[in-house]
Amino acid sequence: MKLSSKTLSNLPKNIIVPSYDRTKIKSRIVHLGFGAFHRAHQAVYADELAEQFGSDWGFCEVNLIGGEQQIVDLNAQGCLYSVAEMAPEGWSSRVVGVVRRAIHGEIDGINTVLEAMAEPDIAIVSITITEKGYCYQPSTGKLAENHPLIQHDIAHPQTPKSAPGLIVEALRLRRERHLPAFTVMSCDNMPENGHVTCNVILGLARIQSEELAQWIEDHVSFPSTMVDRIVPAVTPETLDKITHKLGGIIDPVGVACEPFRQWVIEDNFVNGRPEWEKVGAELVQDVLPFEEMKLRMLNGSHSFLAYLGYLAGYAHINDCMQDDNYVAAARHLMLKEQAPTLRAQDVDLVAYADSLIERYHNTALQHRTWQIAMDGTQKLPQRMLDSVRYHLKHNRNFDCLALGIAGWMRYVGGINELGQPIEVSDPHLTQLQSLVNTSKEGPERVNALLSLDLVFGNELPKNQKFVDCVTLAYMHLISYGARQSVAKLVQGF
Ligand code: NAI
Ligand code: CS2
Repeated sequence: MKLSSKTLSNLPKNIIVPSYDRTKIKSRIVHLGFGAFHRAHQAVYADELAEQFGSDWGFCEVNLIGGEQQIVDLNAQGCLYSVAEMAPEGWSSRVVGVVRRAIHGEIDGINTVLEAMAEPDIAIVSITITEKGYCYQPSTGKLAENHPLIQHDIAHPQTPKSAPGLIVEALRLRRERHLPAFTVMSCDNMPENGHVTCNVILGLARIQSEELAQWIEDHVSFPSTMVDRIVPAVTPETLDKITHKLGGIIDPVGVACEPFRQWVIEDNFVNGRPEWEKVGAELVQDVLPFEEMKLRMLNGSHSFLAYLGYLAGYAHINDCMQDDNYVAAARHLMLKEQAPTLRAQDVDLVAYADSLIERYHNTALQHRTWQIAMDGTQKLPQRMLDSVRYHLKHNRNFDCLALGIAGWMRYVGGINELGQPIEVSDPHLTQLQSLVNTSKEGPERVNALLSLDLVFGNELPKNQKFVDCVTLAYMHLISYGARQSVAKLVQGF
């Protein structure tokens, strides 16, 4: 039996189910990217608001690229799905009821998506489409005009394929129909994600019409957000456990995550917003210090553990935590090489680092190092390279960061330490493979990868100290392997 409004009463009594009237919930937010994270984060906040405070803020869920089956499955179960929080000592689950509608650009047609975004009730378009969905240049934060999807959208603005193209066209429709604009809220892991979103949308709109761009600038806001909750990709094993928790009811849209969650939001909305602060979100004037702290300390150490862990044969983050050297390296990275670069004030960064290490130990999560290692070209700049620039400027050491970057280089080399192929996943895979295949293993490979200006920009590769540190770390990885290299690094602390 599958999850649906009819089977809700068959669920075990400890599962929280919507007690509010779902017919009163309105699609007031179009969410782009119905992936694992959104299901366990923004949707849960909205569900708690409806449950505890009678809020009517609900979602129209949209997938544009990929995720077709999730939309089909969600519709088949009346837009209900479950979220399990996995603490090492036990799981707790809830059924989320705030989704009103679910559509897919390729199944339902892009026009259906555009019309949904042009509904008068829509006040917010929120986004979790992964970093690569923004079609931006990670080293500059600007629109990548030569991106194939952007090229398509410049040629065919009314049938867009990219997320920025979709938003520009939806806003054009709203303007044409004299409807109020909406707020565009990115919930992806990018520094100043609101600015990046604004850059790509205004950048594209300007190419199409200066007038439209001006209207967007005047009427749309792009609040930045810091989002945090570890939500690993759902595996068949996770789904089996979810079915077990749900007393045999099957939920293919179910997702499992850690108990922790955090959301810091820039309070800048043009057309109203849910009262997220009632359920634990922090509404602030400036998100940047929070974003920077989370991206460098959490995501930076995550990427370090992902590359060095994967190379060492550690399949999950919690496996890395069984190796004392990896724990020590992650902690050192956080406190000695990331914390000093941060603008966050009045935050106990030692306590923050300790809490992250504790979260990484969660054995229930089984968060794959391979998952975190993907899309490195989109992640390295904000997770590691901004801090490296700080250290170079202040003449400080950055051995952990250098090893993390070298770890990424070994990883995208595509062969693991046992000589087996690595399934590298990255939007710039072809370019990476060509650089790897045309360079000799060793310093030449390092230089080849450093030439990727979309990641490293133009200045870093010219900095001899940076090149030397990364090359040394890379040569250690070749000579000793990841495990020994991390151990040697830790001995030097
Ligand atoms: P996921 O793989 O489950 O979902 C990705 C979503 O992005 C899907 O809905 C897919 O349709 C969409 N998508 C992928 N490429 C796209 C493109 N080029 N254009 C438009 N849409 C595209 O991933 P998940 O776990 O939902 O994570 C998504 C993002 O959320 C992450 O990249 C990160 O920025 C953010 N995030 C994730 C956390 C996590 O622990 N999973 C925690 C904090 C933030
Ligand atoms: C991870 C993040 O996949 C990754 O790159 O580092 O998704 C991480 O799990 C979240 O940011 C935690 O909030």
